[in-house]
Amino acid sequence: MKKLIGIALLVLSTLLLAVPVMAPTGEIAIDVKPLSCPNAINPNSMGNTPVAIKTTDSFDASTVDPVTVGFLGASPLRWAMEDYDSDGDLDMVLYFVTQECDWSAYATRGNHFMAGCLVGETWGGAIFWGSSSVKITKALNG
Ligand SMILES: [Ca+2]
Ligand SMILES: [Ca+2]
Repeated sequence: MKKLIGIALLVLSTLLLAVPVMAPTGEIAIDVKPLSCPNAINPNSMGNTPVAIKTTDSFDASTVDPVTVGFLGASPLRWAMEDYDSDGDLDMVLYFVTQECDWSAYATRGNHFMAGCLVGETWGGAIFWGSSSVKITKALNG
C-alpha cells in the first residue's frame, strides 16, 4: 500500500512538473504578401508566396519553429528573421511555393477574397494560428 501511494505521489509530482512545460495556444498576427494590400494571389503562379509572422507585445516571432509552420497545407521553402514592418522588432518572413498551397477549395473562380490560414508551433510546443485575407485574381487551372 505504501508503495502504491509512493508511486501515486511520483506520478502526481511528475504531472505537476509537466504543467509549466505545456505551452498555451493562441492567435497571432500574420501578413500575407508583407507590406502589400490587397494580398493579390494568382494560384497558377510559378513563384513564391511570402507570409510574415509579426512580433507583437504578446508574441515573439523568434520563438517559432519554422519547420512546423504550414500555410494552406504547404511547408515553407525558406524563412528569415527581418524587421519587415520597420517597427523595431524582428519578424519572421516565410516563403511558400504558391502552387503547393491548397487554393482548390476556394479558387474555382477569379477575383474574390478568401482566408489564408497559417498554423505552427513554437520551440516550446505552443500551437498558434493566424489568418489574413487573400485576393484570388485568377481561377485555378486544372
Ligand atoms: Ca499584405
Ligand atoms: Ca517588426
